[in-house]
Amino acid sequence: MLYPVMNLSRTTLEFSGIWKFRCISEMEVDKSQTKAWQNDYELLAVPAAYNDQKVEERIRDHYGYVLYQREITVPSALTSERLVLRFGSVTHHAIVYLNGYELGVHKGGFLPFEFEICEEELRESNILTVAVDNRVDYSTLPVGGNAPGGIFSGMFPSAVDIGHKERNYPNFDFFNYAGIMRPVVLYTTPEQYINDITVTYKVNGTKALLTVETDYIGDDDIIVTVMDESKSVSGKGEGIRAEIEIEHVHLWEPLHAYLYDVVVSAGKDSYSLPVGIRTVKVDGTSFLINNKPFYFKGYGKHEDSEFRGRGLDQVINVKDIALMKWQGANSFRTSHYPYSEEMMRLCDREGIVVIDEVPGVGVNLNFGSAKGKEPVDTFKVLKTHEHHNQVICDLIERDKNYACVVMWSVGNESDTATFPDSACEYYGPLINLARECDPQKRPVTLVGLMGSDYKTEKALLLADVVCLNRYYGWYLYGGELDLAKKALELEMQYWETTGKPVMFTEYGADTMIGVTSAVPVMFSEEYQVAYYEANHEILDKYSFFIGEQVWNFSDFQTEQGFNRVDGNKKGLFTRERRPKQAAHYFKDRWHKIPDFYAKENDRD
Ligand code: BDP
Repeated sequence: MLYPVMNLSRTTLEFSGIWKFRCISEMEVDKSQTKAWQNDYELLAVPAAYNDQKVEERIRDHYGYVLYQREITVPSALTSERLVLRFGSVTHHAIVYLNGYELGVHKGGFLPFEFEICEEELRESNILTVAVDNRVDYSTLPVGGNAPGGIFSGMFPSAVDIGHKERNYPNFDFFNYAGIMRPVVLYTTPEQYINDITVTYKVNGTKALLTVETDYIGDDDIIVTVMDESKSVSGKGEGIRAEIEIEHVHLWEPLHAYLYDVVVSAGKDSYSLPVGIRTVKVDGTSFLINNKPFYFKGYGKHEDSEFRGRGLDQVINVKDIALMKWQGANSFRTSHYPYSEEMMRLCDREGIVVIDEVPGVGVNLNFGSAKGKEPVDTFKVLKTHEHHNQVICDLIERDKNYACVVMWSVGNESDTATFPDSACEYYGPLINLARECDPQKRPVTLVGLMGSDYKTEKALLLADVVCLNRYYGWYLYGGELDLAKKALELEMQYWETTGKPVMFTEYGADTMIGVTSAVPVMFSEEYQVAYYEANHEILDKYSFFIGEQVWNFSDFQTEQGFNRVDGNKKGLFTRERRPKQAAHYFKDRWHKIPDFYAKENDRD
């Protein structure tokens, strides 16, 4: 799916700004609400989550549908073109109406969708209404529970005694921000148009052979020109499957990005796609980028900031990448859902390596509420498989051409160890699907949960890289770093026998900035540093250990709960991006660890 751009053949109109907004109490949308509103609405900004823009609990903790509305006018100069209304993302479920007519629906809160609009549907002034549902349940990704969970769920008076409350029970540790989160754009194309472009390549020494496949809805000849960064032509080809050789290819490298422009022209349409050329593969226990063993240094992140929630914030994106570079990091995982296309394009330009994750989070019914009870076979109870298939296909369709993406993650922290065969039945086909969908055949991973017996894991071993979330010294052996180290060492000795490359995609400790202590105690800044030092003492010994991504880049908002003080505090930076002591610790550490051949070199 192409990102909407403005060029000689295409126009974009963005509908960012102030929209009318209504919280509705009914669970279904009444069509009469799609007529123009004269009253009973409030104003808020798009794109952004709605939750933190106002001051009322009824908006922050709303459950079910809200409505957005605005008038849009399409300049008459554009109406002879093909018109497409595109949403970067709407969380979690959208119904879109134009002048009261339903254009369509979309399930899933983190990927783009679009509708073609005919000229006949348009008036001088048009009423665009978007109904947005934030409910999460056993069929959505992320997954929502259907009853109050938590470790007190078995206590009295029970939820049954006090009556059920209609609200979300997110089965995940981030605030369930909702709304029109990313830009709403109307773009034009000529009537015959380029629908999609897929670029693959082989690199052989100093040469690259590109294959550019164009999905053109039309019958004109297709011309493909590849330009380098100085706008000189590097190669030319033609046809729906153009093969183009580039001599002396300039490779895209982590932190040293290089982007060619692949310019496709057909009939009246043209599209210029930025493309980095790099190879990626797993070889034994090494993760090779451009045939060199790469070491991941970075973070699990969130799209999360004050006021906007998970809404697109390009300033935060730019700042975060600046802080990553300041720290000597080279990568992050889009935990726990696809990030904005704007962020992906920026990472491509800045040379930041990305593990790209679908919203497969909360596919786990054994957290907390299952303590002391018989574990549940999550995979037999949840109804997420179909949607999981869909989001994998759609994510890869959206992000297949980005050089920054080096691996797909099909899910975070399912309990894959308690029912290993069910886990394989569920995840095996999804891992294979990702491999099939990806034209570049990147490695695929599934992020593992701490808690159950890792020796019984089977599904994690189906992945190309074993990605582990581990909290030795926090959730396990918190405050006892000597024991934490022993436990971690034991686990590492086990993974060494599997012959797989292993990395941490999460490890961390909640830390309140400003809480300091000469004796490092939990929640102090000193403890966060001591925690990481203890982990590294063990991890640094193993050459099959190919990367460290901390949890989390910055503090972030979560649902309320007795273990969260205004959110999750495991950030190296605060939510406002102020560095904690651990941020400086990592700055020192990561500048000493090279991006390539990290395990071969002497660090001192
Ligand atoms: C892991 C989850 C992550 C949480 C983190 C934590 O993957 O979403 O925020 O632990 O507890 O379970 O801080």
